[in-house]
Amino acid sequence: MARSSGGGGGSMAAIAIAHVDNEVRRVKVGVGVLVVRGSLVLVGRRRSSLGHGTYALPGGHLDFGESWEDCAIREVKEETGLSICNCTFAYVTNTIMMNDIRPSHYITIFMRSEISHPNDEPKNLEPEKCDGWEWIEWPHVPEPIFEPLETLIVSGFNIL
Ligand code: IPR
Repeated sequence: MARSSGGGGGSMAAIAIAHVDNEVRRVKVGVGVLVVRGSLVLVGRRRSSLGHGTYALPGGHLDFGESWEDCAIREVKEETGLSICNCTFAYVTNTIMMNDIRPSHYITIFMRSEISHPNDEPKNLEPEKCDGWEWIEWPHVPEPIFEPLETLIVSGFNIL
């Protein structure tokens, strides 16, 4: 069964806002990665402008020509140094963040994965983007939570 959320969307207001300041805003595609160790999941507090100060999963933008799995593997490696395996599709969200400091609209593909070497610990390899990584008991992510991740939690998604 396909799992998705928030597919509705386009109010006239949102469509109008897509053309302010002579800038055409486009829907972007992100990949969020559930790095699972038993009942634990890796989260970090964002320093990037979008969702600044909120807790989120490792992940980032899908590159042109890239598979979801390759994006997940690359982003987790770049941000935490961890190698992941058993990477499979988990969920998708449609998140319209018009009130953010950086108004944005993202399709976020969530991938579930495990770490290749279970005793490895994450390193904060992009400290300008994240305060640091911590293992939390799913779904108890500290507040405030990045909106796409909040939608995933509210869906009741089970990591096991
Ligand atoms: P980058 O690609 O800069 O790592 O993206 P990000 O961490 O700002 O994430 C944006 C996409 C989200 C919705 C997964």
